[in-house]
Amino acid sequence: PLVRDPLLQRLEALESRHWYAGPTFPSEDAGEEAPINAPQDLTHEVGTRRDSTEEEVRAAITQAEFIQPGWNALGGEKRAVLLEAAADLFEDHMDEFLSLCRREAGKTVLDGVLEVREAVDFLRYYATEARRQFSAPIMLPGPTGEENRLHLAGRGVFATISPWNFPLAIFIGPAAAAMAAGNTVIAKPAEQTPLIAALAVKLCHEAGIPEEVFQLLPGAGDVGQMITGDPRIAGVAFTGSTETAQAINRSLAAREGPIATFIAETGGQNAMIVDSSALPEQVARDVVASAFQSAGQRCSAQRMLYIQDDVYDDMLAMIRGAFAALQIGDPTDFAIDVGPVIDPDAKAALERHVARRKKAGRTVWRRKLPRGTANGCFVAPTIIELDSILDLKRENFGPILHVARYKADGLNRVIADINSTGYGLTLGLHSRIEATRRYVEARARVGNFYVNRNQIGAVVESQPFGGEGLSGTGPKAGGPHYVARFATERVVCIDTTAAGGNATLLA
Ligand code: UN1
Repeated sequence: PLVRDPLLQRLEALESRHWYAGPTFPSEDAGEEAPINAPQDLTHEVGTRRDSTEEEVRAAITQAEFIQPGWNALGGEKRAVLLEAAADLFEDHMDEFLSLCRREAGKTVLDGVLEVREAVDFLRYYATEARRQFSAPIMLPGPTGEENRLHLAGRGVFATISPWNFPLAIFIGPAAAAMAAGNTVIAKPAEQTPLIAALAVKLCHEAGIPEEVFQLLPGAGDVGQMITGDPRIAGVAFTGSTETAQAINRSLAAREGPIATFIAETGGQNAMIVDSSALPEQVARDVVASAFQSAGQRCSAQRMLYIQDDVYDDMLAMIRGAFAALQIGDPTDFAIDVGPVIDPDAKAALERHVARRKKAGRTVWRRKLPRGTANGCFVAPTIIELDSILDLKRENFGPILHVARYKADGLNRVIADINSTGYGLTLGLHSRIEATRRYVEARARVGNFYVNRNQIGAVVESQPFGGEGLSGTGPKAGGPHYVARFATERVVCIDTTAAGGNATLLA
């Protein structure tokens, strides 16, 4: 092209940079480094990761525990100022984050921009909550001569274990909330995306958050187990698969020592219901965005689409039209809608799922992968016809949408089936009938219910996000109750009469 986008030029200039992630306080005998390759081109090395050793995990927790009372005593206002300084630095380093989003995580430029924005929003929102809830105690009622105060305080050392699909936003969100509440944080990023996490932690330190307060410990599941198995960890905030959340929950229950707080945000089997009053163009746009943006790698993404019988064929034809227009390929190209999935294992699992449905005789529509995608983990966007959501056993974390038809008098069955999956994350409804909206809203057991719009992209503060049942424990990220869940409550009760307790006894 004759005119080159300045952002694109800046990103290209960053392409040759080699990144590194290792523990915040490395020990002498550092182990092997493993390469981090771009999902869209496995021959391109973005950087290297060095996993944390057992000794480093233990030492990190010791430091975090030692400094935590001081961090807590700093108070909500001072912690808020530091989190806001970090947000400013994140904005200043937008280009580096975008470069890492697209090369380490295979994200499109659009998704990268949304990711950095959300990370900044989390930092600022939780800073506001630190001010609101952690600056002054709540004064409680009591008789004259007695002072009763309720304080929120950090629980101690919190572990945050974060996913690769939001390698910045969901890496920094729970950590920021934990710090806002007065905890120190041991952060283990997903093994696929430690580089962006390392940059985030470095900028937090530059913003003035002490290194002991926020420590990075890269590694895979074994490092996660070393961290959560340590009885000095007061709480764990985990985002990832339901199976891993259940495993962590079991190991925390089996652990000696204090009872840990567990906050989990996990998977979904998210459906959308489209009735015959829905507007087809709007439906097509929202279905395609909900199912295929981020290559379907969002826990909020639409997996199952129910369309009312009488409009099924027309509606599906319109959706398939939008589906056919999706641009698939290397997300370093600005025009791309659907990039790669995260790694070869993810690709293999999704391909197995499609192959099984084909073998079972299901109707399957698949896009063709364009040329130049052979070196990457690309999965062709796919639509599969099913009878019901009950035909799905597990979450298929990628660009695969399932569709089924329902009869107008079968709406209660549809909702019962969706509820019976046990998941409860997002649900979409396209209907212009108010009574239908009320009916579904009253019966669906989901964390986030979206009406006449897409069902991804929850906005911090406006749409606090999180599910129930197999989808997580709550509280909702980016909502008013989130930060307080990382805290413990302390009540201080003082007899303020001159002679103290004796006067009360003698009275
Ligand atoms: C996740 O994918 O792990 O609303 C959760 C959304 C995002 C989902 C994040 N907040 O699409």
